[in-house]
Amino acid sequence: GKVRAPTHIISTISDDRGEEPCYAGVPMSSIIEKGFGVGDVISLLWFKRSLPRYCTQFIEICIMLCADHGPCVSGAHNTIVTARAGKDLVSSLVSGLLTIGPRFGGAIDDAARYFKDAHDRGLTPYEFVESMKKKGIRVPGIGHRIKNRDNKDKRVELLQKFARTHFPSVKYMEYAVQVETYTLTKANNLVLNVDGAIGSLFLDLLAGSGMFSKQEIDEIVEIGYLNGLFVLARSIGLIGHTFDQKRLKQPLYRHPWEDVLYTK
Ligand code: Q5B
Repeated sequence: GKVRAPTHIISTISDDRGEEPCYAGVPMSSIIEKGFGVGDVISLLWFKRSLPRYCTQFIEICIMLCADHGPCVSGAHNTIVTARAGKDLVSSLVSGLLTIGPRFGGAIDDAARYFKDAHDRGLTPYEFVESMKKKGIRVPGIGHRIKNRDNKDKRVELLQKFARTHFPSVKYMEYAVQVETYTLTKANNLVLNVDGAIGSLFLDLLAGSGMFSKQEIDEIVEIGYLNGLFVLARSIGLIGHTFDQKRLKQPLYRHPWEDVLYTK
């Protein structure tokens, strides 16, 4: 019989060999005819399955809420400086994206990992937070530069409201809120931030939707899919900032001497 030569690449999410491209086996025409949105496309290409409407809506809400947070955050700042140095769209975009990490926007996966582990092991918020402190690790998903107890992050409230209305269970989010209640006794700005809200609520989506096995959930959390939501979302804003600077014909950025402490 025929012997298939060994391939150099294995791919399981999309196929463009037929009459039309397919995402996880779903033809493009069907995606359009069924009125699928970007949340459905993410479900197919990232999770390799169609998810219920409330799940795809949640994904789309995450994307919309994280698309931008003004020009002063790390990502936008880098993008603005790069665009003003005369660099192209892709360079300006990636220079902003490269700031996404454990302090800025990229704490979603670790928030999910630590909240899941602490919740599933039955740790009280006190035990969890204090054990993190002993290890010298900041609680991912907690703390914000400009948000605090009296100026809570509206994005977090909107995500929580949606999930409380549509999710079958919000046990991980409620755990994160209990952690926040404890951290707020330590400092005013140790609120549950947008990374922590998405991280904990995505655990609820994975566990409560009935669409994922326990093994699949563990793999998703271990691989770390969720920072992808922030990366994807913030790309929208970073591209906007690039166009904005070009449109405004902004000159090369130079940081003012007065704002640098020169010391020996
Ligand atoms: N302390 C976010 O810190 C920030 C603590 C903590 C225990 C914590 C910090 C942090 C975890 C990472 C995280 C996502 C760096 C944030 C985002 C998207 C964004 C951004 C935007 C957007 C802020 C003062 C004292 C110190 C610290 C203690 C702070 N955080 N202890 N657990 N999590 N969080 N990142 O204000 O005793 O004095 O040494 O790393 O979740 O990125 O809008 O800006 O959409 O663009 O700089 O929303 O919380 O405070 O570093 O001076 O710390 O608080 O140990 O204690 P700050 P620091 P001590 S959302």
